[in-house]
Amino acid sequence: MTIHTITTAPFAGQRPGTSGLRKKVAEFQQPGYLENFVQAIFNTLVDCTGQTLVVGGDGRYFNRQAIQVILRMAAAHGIGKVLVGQGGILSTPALSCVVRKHGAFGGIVLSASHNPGGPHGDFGIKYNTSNGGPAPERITEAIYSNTLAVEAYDISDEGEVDLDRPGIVRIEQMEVEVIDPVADYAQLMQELFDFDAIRTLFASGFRMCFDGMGAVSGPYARTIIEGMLGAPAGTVINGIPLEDFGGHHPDPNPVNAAELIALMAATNAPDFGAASDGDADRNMIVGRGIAVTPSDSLAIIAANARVAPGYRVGIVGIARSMPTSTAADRVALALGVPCYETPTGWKYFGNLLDAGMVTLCGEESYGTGSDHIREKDGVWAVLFWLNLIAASGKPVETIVRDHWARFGRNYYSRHDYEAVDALAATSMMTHLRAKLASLAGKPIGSYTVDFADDFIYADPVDRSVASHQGVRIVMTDGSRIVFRLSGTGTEGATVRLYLERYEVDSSNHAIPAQEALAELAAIADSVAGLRVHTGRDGPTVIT
Ligand code: VG1
Ligand code: CO
Repeated sequence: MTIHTITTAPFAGQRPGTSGLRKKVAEFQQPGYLENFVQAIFNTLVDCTGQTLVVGGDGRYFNRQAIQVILRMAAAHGIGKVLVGQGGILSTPALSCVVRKHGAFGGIVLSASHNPGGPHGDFGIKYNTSNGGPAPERITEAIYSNTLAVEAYDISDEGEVDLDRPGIVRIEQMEVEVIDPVADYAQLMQELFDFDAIRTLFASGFRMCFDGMGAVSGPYARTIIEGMLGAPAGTVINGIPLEDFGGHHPDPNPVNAAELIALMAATNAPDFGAASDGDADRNMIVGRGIAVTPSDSLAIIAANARVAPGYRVGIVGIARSMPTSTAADRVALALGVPCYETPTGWKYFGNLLDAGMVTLCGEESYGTGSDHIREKDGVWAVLFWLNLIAASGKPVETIVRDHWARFGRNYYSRHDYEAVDALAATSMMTHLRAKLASLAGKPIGSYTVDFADDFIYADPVDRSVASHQGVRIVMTDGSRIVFRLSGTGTEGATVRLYLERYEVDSSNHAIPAQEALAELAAIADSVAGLRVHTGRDGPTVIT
């Protein structure tokens, strides 16, 4: 068959955000839109001829069509081989695992992650490099520049590949191998965790509910938790990946996973609850009557890392995104290892992981992971907790309360103001930045500002600098108020307000989080003029 060079013209706005390019499905369906972006990826990659690429997505609407286009374009660019998940399925962490295990040149993830799917929902595309992690900003910016200059794209006119049939076929000279999307990943998990101990736990009658939210974690959770670990059938709910996620908003937090939260609060609640997002890189951990904050989860995993065989030798360091609470910093201090503070987005952890400077990474947005791959990993975090529960014999709530008693509690909450007017949001941030210099030393309510700045990150490995990564107002007692604008939304702007207060005294550890943080929320509003600028009375989502 033939390779065609098709003339095209650039589309505006194809700049990757926090995690790839995310747009409404309709935007991606415009003729040439996806092709332009994929061509820009190939134009950015130096000499990928004969190389292996991994391709897969979270199964959302447009996943299969996009994969067919990418396969035909990869063949036209001389790629030697593509590994593609059966049914077009690969969770983000599984793709990272497959890239690393098979020594691939890179990977293309089709997902808009925690954003809703379906014909009226969102779609996304992201390039990962040979370490299995999201391309660093230097590459995503080069891809963006190439989208602005693209004049033509190359594509083969061969027919569709049957993505449901495992095995090898060819497009032009390129091999396409349809692989089991779960196998490599499941094997890696088995190496990291004490599956025997977890099997014994389930055999003793321990009950769990894993909510796949109709997204891609289902097949992974079913194979590993119900299959390999022997949890009863039905432990995984909403476990089949659907093009529209069954109408779920596949963002695992207590608001969107209300069904799970209600189940965990009921009288006959299971012992343990968990949920994952669209592409299975996020996790929410729930005990009977308690949802663990992601920041606490990172700190607890760090403090107990040695219970899992994969981390028996201990951890070399931790990294957390700037808005993530400082609970992990306290654990790092106690362990005598460094804790790095990075901008939001997993791509900033890649260098630290590659350089062997950190073992664990985490974000407040329900993201936790380790050096086993280069993406955050939802099922990994759930397996860690199962391993911890099996090893300690303690329920989730006791594990969390014991942790607070030892390290103090970092009360934490994120308030999102979604889909606000983009100009209003930027103007709020501009006003806020202008105020920062005057805040240091200022008493506000029962707090005094220690310093206030716009976070700048200098990567300790390659010295690259990322600025404007979020405004932080840090109080003398370590309490923090952080503001940033989301880089994953597709409608207007989303303002994220992050609140943190440290409480060492365990007799004060049982205050409801919103109550404990109420004064900081009020200060945030008065300093930034949040309600005035956004025209909103309050946040749309509180997690
Ligand atoms: C959000 C989170 C961030 C996360 C990113 C991708 O970004 O805050 O921590 O890395 O989503 O997660 P933003 O720019 O909207 O705040 V995922 O699971 O959507 O790939
Ligand atoms: Co995700």
